Amino acid sequence: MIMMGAALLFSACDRSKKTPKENPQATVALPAFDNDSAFAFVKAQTDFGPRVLGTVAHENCREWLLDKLREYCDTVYNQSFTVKTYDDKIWPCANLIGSFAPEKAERIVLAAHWDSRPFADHDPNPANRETPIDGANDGASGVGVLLEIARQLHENQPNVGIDIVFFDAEDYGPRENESVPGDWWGLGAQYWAKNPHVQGYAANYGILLDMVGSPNAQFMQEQFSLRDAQDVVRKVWSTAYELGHGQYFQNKPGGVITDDHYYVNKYGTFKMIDIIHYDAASGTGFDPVWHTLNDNIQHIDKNTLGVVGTTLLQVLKNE
Ligand code: AHN
Ligand code: ZN
Repeated sequence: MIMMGAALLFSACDRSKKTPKENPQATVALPAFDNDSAFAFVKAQTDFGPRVLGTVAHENCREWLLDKLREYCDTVYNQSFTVKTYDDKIWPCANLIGSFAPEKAERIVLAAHWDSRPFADHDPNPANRETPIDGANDGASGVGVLLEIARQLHENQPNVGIDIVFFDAEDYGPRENESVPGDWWGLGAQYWAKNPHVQGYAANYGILLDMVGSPNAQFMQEQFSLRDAQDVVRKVWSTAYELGHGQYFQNKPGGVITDDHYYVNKYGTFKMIDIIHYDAASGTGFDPVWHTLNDNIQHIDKNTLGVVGTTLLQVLKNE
């Protein structure tokens, strides 16, 4: 019996052997993700005020984000364009892209949206529903995690090239009580998928972060992500599990969410998954503070930022 167990164990180990990497020496030890730094990056964004299209806060935050990307990345692109929103208004917008090792062919995209919603249409108090939101979780949390990742990659890059993409104009969709046919969410992502920052741009895959800062967040496996890039979902969720973050990254299907990744997958040349907080009990499927004035810095838990950031850095390290 003992011999048989040993034989089974041996063959199990054998099967789990990874295919050799092209350049084994290039395996690098990535430094730890700094939760406090990520939190400070989230707060810096909310300190500008709501980053709503057409506002000074939006403009100022864009300059600040470009400065941070220039500080950490090898090449930075400021992709300016205009969008027409569902209310027939036209706005100046910008997708902001920071690239590491732009010469490498093997690339991974990490993305989040940097704009915030112009109206708190889900606020419990009807008097607040026309007020713009800080979007600490809805927008700033993903950007904050990615800025901290950029800061770490500046010191220590993985084997693959990385592009950090901050999408504009994600969150100017119709109010809850309005029904306007058309694709009014993810306008920056739609633009970027159709007009990449570099001609002929290609990536292996992408990971979108949205609402990654709630206390005890639950990241179920979003269903467009499963449909379009199940292998990437598996890779990220199993990495999180191995790091001991299985309480956050749950091995269960989540919502069906028309987020930026949906448009990248629809119009682009590679597939992107969405790491997004799912709360089946909240009624909206999102966090209870979603699209309310309570989506502010008080609601952000740096431990959640750290769980997501550490998981992403490990995914990159494994490539
Ligand atoms: C819709 O509600 C259609 N999509 C959610 C995408 C979103 C909004 N993410 C953040 N805010
Ligand atoms: Zn939103």
